[in-house]
Amino acid sequence: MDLTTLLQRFQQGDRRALARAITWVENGTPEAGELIRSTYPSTGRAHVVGITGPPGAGKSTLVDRLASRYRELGQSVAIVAVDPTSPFSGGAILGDRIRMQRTLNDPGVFMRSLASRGHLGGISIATGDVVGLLDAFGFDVILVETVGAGQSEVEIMELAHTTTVVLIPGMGDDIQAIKAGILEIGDLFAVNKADRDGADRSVMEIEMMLDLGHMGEAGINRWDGEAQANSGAARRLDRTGHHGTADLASGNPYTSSASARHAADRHGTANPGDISWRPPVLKTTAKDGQGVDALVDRMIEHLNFLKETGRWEQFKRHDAAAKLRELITLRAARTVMDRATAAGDLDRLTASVADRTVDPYTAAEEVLSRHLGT
Ligand SMILES: Nc1nc2c(ncn2[C@@H]2O[C@H](COP(=O)(O)OP(=O)(O)O)[C@@H](O)[C@H]2O)c(=O)[nH]1
Ligand SMILES: [Mg+2]
Repeated sequence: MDLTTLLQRFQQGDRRALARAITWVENGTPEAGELIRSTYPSTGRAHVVGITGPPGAGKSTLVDRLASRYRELGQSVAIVAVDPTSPFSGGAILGDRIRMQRTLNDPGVFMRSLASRGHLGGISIATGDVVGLLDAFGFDVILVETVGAGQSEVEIMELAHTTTVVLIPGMGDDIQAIKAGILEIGDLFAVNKADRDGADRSVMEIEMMLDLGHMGEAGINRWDGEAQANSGAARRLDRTGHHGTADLASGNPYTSSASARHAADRHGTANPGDISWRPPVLKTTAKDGQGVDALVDRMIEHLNFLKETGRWEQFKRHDAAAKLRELITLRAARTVMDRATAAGDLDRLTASVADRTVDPYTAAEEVLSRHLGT
C-alpha cells in the first residue's frame, strides 16, 4: 500500500490502514514522517488515559473492563499496551489478548501492543506518535498501559491527560519505597484485587501519603505543581473559564460541569483558578468488574476538571513544547554525531579523551563548533 492510498483509507476509517500506519511509525519507515504530518492537524481531541503500575497488578484486566465501560457510555476506545521490559513480547501480547477478550471483537475498540525494541528516538516518541495516529483516527478515549518504574514510563505517562496508578493490597512498604514517583504521576489511584485482604488498609495508606504530600508541598501532582509554579499565567488561564466541553455529545457524564462545582465545593472555593485536584483512591476488582464504573466516573471527572480549569489547553502547550524540545535535541545530536563521525573527528577526539590529552568538555566544544553550524 502506498502512502496516498493509506492516508485515504485511514481517513475513511479503515482499521487495517490504521494498523499499517502504526507499523510504519513503529518501525520508523520513511513514510512515517509524512503520515504524522498529514494526520497531526486532526489530533488533540482524544482523552489520553495512562494506566501504570507494577507487573501483575491487573492493569490489562482493568483496561479491558475500563474499555467495556467506556463503550457503554458510547465512547470509542483505543488501547495501547507498552512493555519496555520485554523486547520480544510475543508472549505478553498473547496474554493480553486473552485478558482483553471482552473487548477484542468490538469494532469500537482497537488494541495494539508496542514492543520497545530500539526505536530511534526512544519509546516515548514512538508511543506519542502512535497515540497521535489513534487520536487522529477519531478514538474518543486512548488507554495507554505501561509497567511503571523507569524513565521511559514516566515519559510515556507525560502523554496522558489522566494517569491512573494501579496498586494491589499489601504493598505498604513498596509504596513507601516508590511513593515519590507514584504520588507525583498519579491523578487517580486504584487499589486493584480488592477481593484480597488488606485493600482498605492500602487505600488508607495511600490516602495518608497523599495528605502528607498535600500539606508538605504546594502541589502534589504535576498539574498543581505547574499551576503553582507559574500561578500568574495558570490562573489567568483558569479564569478564562470553560474550555471545549460543549463539543462532546450530550446525555452522558461528559457534558457535566457539575464536577468543577463539586470540586469547588469540596475545596471550599468557588474560584476555578484555585481548584486543585486531590487524587481519589478507589478499590477495584478488575477480575469481576467491581469498582470499574466508579473509576471511569472519576476519570471523566478528571477530564472535566482539566477542561474547566484551563489545564486541558495548558497541557497542549506543555505537550507541544516537550515534543519540540525532544525532536530538536534528538535531531541536532544525530546530525552532529553523523557529521563528526564522517569527518573522522569523533574517532580522533575519542582517542584523545581516552588517553587524557584532551578533556571531554573541550572535545565536545570542538565537535559542536565544527559541526553544529550549517
Ligand atoms: N484476585 C484478583 N486477581 C486479579 C484481579 N485483576 C487481575 N487479576 C489477575 O492478576 C493477574 C495479572 O493480571 P494482568 O491484568 O495481566 O496484570 P498486569 O501485568 O498489571 O497487566 C492475572 O492472573 C489476572 O487474572 C483482581 O481484581 N483480583
Ligand atoms: Mg499487562
